[in-house]
Order: sequence, then structure tokens, then C-alpha cells
Amino acid sequence: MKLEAVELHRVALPLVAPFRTSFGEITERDFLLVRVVTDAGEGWGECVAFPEPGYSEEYVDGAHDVLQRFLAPRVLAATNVTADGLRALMAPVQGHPMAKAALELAVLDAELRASGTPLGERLGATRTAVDCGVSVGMFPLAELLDHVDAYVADGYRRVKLKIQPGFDVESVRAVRERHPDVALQVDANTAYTLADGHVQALAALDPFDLLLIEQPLAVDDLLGHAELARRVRTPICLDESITSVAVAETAIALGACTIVNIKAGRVGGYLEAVRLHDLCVTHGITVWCGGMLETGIGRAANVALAALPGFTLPGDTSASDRYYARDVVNEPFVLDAGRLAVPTGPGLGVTIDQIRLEGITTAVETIRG
Ligand code: NPG
Repeated sequence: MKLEAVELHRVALPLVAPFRTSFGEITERDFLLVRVVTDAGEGWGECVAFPEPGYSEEYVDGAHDVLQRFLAPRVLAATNVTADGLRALMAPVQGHPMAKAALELAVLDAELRASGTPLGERLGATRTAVDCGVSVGMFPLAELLDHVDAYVADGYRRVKLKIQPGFDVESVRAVRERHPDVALQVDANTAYTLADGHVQALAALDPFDLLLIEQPLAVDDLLGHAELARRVRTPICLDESITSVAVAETAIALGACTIVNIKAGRVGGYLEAVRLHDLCVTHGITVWCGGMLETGIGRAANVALAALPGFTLPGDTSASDRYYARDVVNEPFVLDAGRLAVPTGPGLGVTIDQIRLEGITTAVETIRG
């Protein structure tokens, strides 16, 4: 394909409720959508970077800048662009996986819409629907229990609680007592260390039959996670640490994790996410699909990814209304018996609600070849 233009759409979507993690609270999603115009049609991608670099080094203004000044010009200058060839084309630009993933998804979408191929089929999906989990932000205990009750009543097949030192054992115990049989896991977003008090608090979660403890320690502390895995019974899952297939190989070899949360934005795109899935399956490592509060664009891609055979745990692939009153796609994701159907249309299999998009767009920038 030849790219004729790359459009950067800055969008602001209010959340239906504040979302609090160990590194802050968000009430609105200010993010970047990428549209590519090619000689074979158009395609859409979503950049999952947040306004502040709290989850990783990336943030939405930085992603916007690197796309506008470095990534889009490179791809526009190429005479023949394929999704498979993008990794090499973008390699001279160091880092910025979320920005790269957004452009890759837009090119994948354009390529697949032109060939009439669903993204799930392109990635190797073997399921037509995926089991869905839900991520619950931090709330005072009584409010937390109300949110969990509502999500369990909605049919979610797994609940993920955010924890941090001082907000862990009490909330996990309360949720487990209220819901003895629900699949339950926790996400620390790097908030703990190997200090005695922290290890004791994490070991104190062992009696609650958790599926996993996600990213308890610092992003670069693979040895620390291997040490922690020897001191707590609950399986350790990594998220922020797993920035590439190569890092995953090291983490697995060190025993730093036995479960991996796969996010295409964290590893530079959906094709690298498939390579990461394949590596984990080879090593008997369970994977599930993480979430970054995506709109229906990123959500469609995550649901397609989560339908690959190695994704054996429910992902953070909740329904569109978990975060947004009205999505930017015409086909919002609706939970059915705790599952979301994998789109069957070409490419992402969803279409943009142009009226809604215009209503929430704060800026559009077009870069031409
Ligand atoms: O359901 O899309 C979702 C969000 C799932 O908790 C979730 N994401 O650390 O994985 C995470 C977390 C996150 C939240 C990451 C906010 C970055 C910002």
C-alpha cells in the first residue's frame, strides 16, 4: 500500500466514573486516534498513552509529537507499506511502543479492510468470543464492594482489584468474603518493594485464592520478582516489565513470572503481541489481554487478540459502557454472559461514529507524504 496521509485525532472522552490506580486518578480519557489514508482505503488505530507518564515513559503529547515528526514521515515516504514491514520501517525511531502500535493498527486495519479479512483471522484467533474480566479502581471499602457486586451481577468472569501498600489485604479479604467463588486477581502497578512489610503484605494475600498478583515490583526488577515468587504462593504476573519478546524470554528464564499480561501498546503493536503470545505458549506461560481504557477501536483489536489460543484467562476486555457512556464506534461492545463477541467484519470490524467523533475531537492534524 502507499500511504497518502496520516491523521492525528486528539479526542477527549469523559469516563462514567473516576478510575483510580496506585499512580493517580483519571476522570477523562484524553487520547490520540490515528487514521491512515492509503491507495487501498482508510484504517484506524488507537494510541493508549495517557496524558501523564504514570504507567510508562509514554504520554499522549509525546506520542503525538513522535508520530507527527518522526514516525508518520517515515511511513509516508515509503513506496510500499505493509503491516509486516512496519517494524523495520519504524525501528530507527527508538522506543515509543504505544505510538508505533497506533500507527501499526491503522495500517493493519486499512490492509485488512482492503482484503476483506477480519483482524482476528489475521492474528490467529481460534475463538469467536472471549471471556471478560473487569478492572475495578481504588475506592473506599464500602464503595468498592458495591462496584464489585455490580460487575459480578453484570456477568464479568473475573474481577481485578488495584492494590498498594496499606490498601491490599483488607480490601481483598472483604471482596473474597462477599464473593467466595469469583475469579479474583490484584494489580499493584509497581507499588511494592522487597522490604519486609511489603513482602509480608503480599504473602498475606495467599489465603484468598487469587489467580495472580500483577506487577508488584518495579518495571526493571526482574530478579526481585523472581525472589518474590519464591516467597509468596500466589502466581506472579508481569505487565509493565514485559516491553518486548526478548525481555519476556529473560523474565521467564529467571522465574520472574508465570503469567503475562499482553498489551499491544506496551510492546509496539499487535504483531509483536502475537509473537509474545507465541513465545509464552512455547514456555507454558499463561497469558491474558490487558486493557488501557480503550475506545471501541482499541477494544475491537484487543478482543481479536484475546481470541488467540494462549489467552486462557479473562482479560481486561470489559464492555464499552464500563468506561464510556457512548463510544466512538457504531458497534459498542456489549457483555453477553460474561463474554464479548470477536468482530467478524473486515479489519477491526467496527465503524467510526463520525458524529460522536467530531463531538469529542479537540484537534486534528494531517501529515501528508
Ligand atoms: O479495563 O481497560 C481497562 C483498564 C485495565 O486496570 C487496567 N489497566 O495497569 O493495566 C493497568 C491498568 C491501567 C490503568 C494502566 C490506567 C494505565 C492507566
